[in-house]
This record gives sequence, structure tokens and C-alpha cells, in this order.
Amino acid sequence: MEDKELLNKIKDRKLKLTIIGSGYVGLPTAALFAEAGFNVTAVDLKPEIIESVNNGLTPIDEPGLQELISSNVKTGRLKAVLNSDKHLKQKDVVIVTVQTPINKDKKPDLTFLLKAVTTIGKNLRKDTIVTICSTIPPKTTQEKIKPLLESLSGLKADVDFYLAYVPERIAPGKTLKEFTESTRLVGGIGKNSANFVSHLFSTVCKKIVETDALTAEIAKVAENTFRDVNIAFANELALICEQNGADVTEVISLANTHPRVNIHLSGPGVGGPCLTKDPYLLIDQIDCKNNSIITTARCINDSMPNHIIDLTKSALQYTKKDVETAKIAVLGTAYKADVDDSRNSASEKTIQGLLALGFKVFSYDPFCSETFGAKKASSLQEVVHEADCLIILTDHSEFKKIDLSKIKPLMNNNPSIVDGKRIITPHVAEEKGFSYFGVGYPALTV
Ligand code: SAJ
Repeated sequence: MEDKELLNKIKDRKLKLTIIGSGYVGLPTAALFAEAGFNVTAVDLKPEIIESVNNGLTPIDEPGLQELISSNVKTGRLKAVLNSDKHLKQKDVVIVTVQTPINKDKKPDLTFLLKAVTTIGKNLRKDTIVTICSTIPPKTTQEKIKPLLESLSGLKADVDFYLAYVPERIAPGKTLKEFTESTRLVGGIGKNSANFVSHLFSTVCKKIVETDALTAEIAKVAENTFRDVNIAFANELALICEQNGADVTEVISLANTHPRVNIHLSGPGVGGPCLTKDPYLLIDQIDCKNNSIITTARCINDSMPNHIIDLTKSALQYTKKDVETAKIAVLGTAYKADVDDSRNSASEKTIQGLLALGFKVFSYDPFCSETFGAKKASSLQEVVHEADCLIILTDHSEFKKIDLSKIKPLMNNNPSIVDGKRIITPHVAEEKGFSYFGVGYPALTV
């Protein structure tokens, strides 16, 4: 096909798209391309996702997504199908968004990705545009995906078909806005691939920057690793402040008045599917693991749930409560504010550690049904009922509005708060009759 012909097909929305993987990234991708006017098929392994989408209902809680799915399913531009390769034969564009987890040895597990690429390779036609949006270790596009597609299809990348790595940068809760408004990197395997994929993505994204696949791969994991390292620094600072008797919230906020300083927030640990994994993708093939700021940061962030457990023990000791009988109320199992995702949440290790110590643990989350083994409460009032200690692990909007005067009478005498997210003002908690313990706050001592 002439360059112009393919560009015109993109402009006129004449290409048929398949999105492989219809989760937190794939489904918004499918819905936005359908909204832009393309005919889109969303593929997934889970029948419940397929059924939900085809009924016009979003299976994930994401602002704006419900409207996009229902209207585009109604017009017929969006449909979902169970994993199968037969429909791939008629597609002009395939976008891969399957998960790329790490295994127990912290090594990338590319099984889902390579399976999807194999299916694509077997069905590849001339002029197909293949786009990888899954997060991958450096060199994967050039050294694994490209040869696999070429050998299975007998076609040549950047000549007969086009291949680019286009990392996603969306944050749950703001997915649609960030998808369309954040700068999108297009890492082409060659000039033609970068050009066609840029034009394709410019139908849904406002800003595109073209680069090569390797640079885009490293840039993607570097972004999340930077954030993880920055948060680890904030967490170490929190421990330093606690021991010195200072408040880390004030320290960070004052340090950040410097024009070239931007320290992130300390907390109960880093959760979610990205920051906990991408640093390991970045250093996968690199020989620096015993002396690496990146792995040290991971260890610091992973140690924070244990620090929350230590703060809880101090709070119970300070308020003279007995481990045998103490009841703990945990607020939040989602990995961050106002999302329904509990993957790798700091609450998991914290709750399981508390249960192992013999505490009675109850949890409440307005977005997530996950409890990690704690007893489930379905409201704030229920979770604090006769509790001795309230632990805050997620900064959901509902929790930021807590009225401590209303909570206090529901709890046992002499209650304490362990504020992992620093959303309660310490002196207000103390005025209302709570003993306050917070990450990075001077600890009360007996
Ligand atoms: N957190 C802190 N302190 C902070 C900020 C976050 O402790 O100052 C914690 C959060 O509570 C949460 C974890 O870090 O447990 C991760 O939250 P997040 O908001 O930093 O990141 P994600 O995983 O929701 O999304 C990240 C984003 N990357 C960056 O901001 C560099 C997003 O843009 C990416 O698209 C996403 O990873 C991804 O899919 O890679």
C-alpha cells in the first residue's frame, strides 16, 4: 500500500482495530479509538469482561468510561470477543495491552505478551500496524517481538508491516484525561512504523513524540522507577524525622519550596501494578543489582508495611491495650485514593502481618471488596465500632472528610490512630481524644 493510502485510511477511520487485553489499559484504549470513529474489537480471556462490554457496561470503575462504552457499543463501533485468533485475520491494526508481570524471583514474565505476539504473527497480513502498549523490559521490541513476527509471517518489519512501542502513561482514576492529554511516546522499529503509528495515535492523543522503540521502552520504565525512588527517599526521610522528633510532612513541604526540589509523599508503602514491578524490568539484564539505588528503593518501600505494624504496636502499648483482645480498624485496601484496584496494595502486607500477630482486624474500603483476610465492614461506622486503633492506609476522599467527633464515641476507650497517609491533623486528633501516631511524625512514648 502506498504511504498516502494508509495515511488516508487512518484519517478516514477506515482501519479495523483489535485490542488484545481489555483491562485497565486495553478497555479505555478500545473505547477511545471507537469514540474517534474506528471499528474496534476488544479481546480478552475473561468471559465476564466480554459479556459486560457487549451489554454496554464497563467492568472497571473509571470516570467517563461507562458513557464511552455504552454509546460506542450501541453504534456498533465497539464490541468485545473472547480470545481467539480467527478475527485477527481481518484486522488492520493490533494493539497489545496484556499484562507483563514479574515472577517470584522478580524477573519479567512475558508469557502473555509473547503468546499474543505469536497469535498476531501467525495471522499477520501486509500493511498491518502492530502496536505494543504493555510495559516491557528494554530491547523486547527489537530482540523478541520483531523477530517473532517476522519469522511467523515471512514479512519484513517497517517494510511489509509496521511495529511500534507506545507506552501507556495513564493513572487509574484519571485514565481518559491522561490518555488524551498527556504526551504519548511512539517508539517505532523504523521510520515508517513511527510515522504510521504517530498518525494513528494522533486521532486520540493531543501530543505525540516520535522516537525509537528502545528509547521509548527505557523512558517508560524510567518514569515509574523515578517515582518509586523518589517515594523511597520520602519514606526514609519519614523514618529520620520520626527519630529526630520532626514532622516529615512539614519538612517535605518546606524542602519543596526550593525551586529545584520535588520530594514525593511518604506513606505506608508503594502499591499498584506498576511502580512495584517496573523498576525490576528496567534493571532486568543489567549487572548492578547488588549496588543499585533502584533495588534499595524497592526494599525501602516494601518495608513500610512493617513500619505501620510497628507503629500500631507502639500505639497499642501507649494506650495500654492488649494484643489478645485489641480490635484494629483498617481504612483502605485499594492501592491508592479513589480507585477500586487493590493489586500489590500496602494494605495486603499490613493486614496479613497484623493477623499473624493475633490482632482482630476489620477493614473498610468504599471502592474495593478485597479485605486481605480482615473481616469486612461495609461502612466507616461499622469498621470503627468498638475498635481500639484506627489505621489509615488509603487516602480515599471519604476518609479525608472523617469527622473524628463522630467516630470517637463508637470506638473503645482511649483509642489511637495510626495515620499511614497523613490525612488527619495530629493536634485535631489529640484534641478529640485520640493518641496520634503517623508515618514521619514524632512518636509518643510511654
Ligand atoms: N505514592 C506514595 N507517595 C506519592 C505518590 C504515590 O506513596 O507521593 C504511592 C501510592 O499511594 C500508590 C503508589 O505510590 O500506592 C503508586 O501510585 P502512583 O499514583 O504513583 O502510580 P500508579 O501506579 O497509579 O501509576 C503510575 C503512573 N506513573 C507515574 O506517575 C510516573 C502512571 O502515569 C503510569 O501510567 C502507571 O504507573 C503505569 O501504568 O505505568
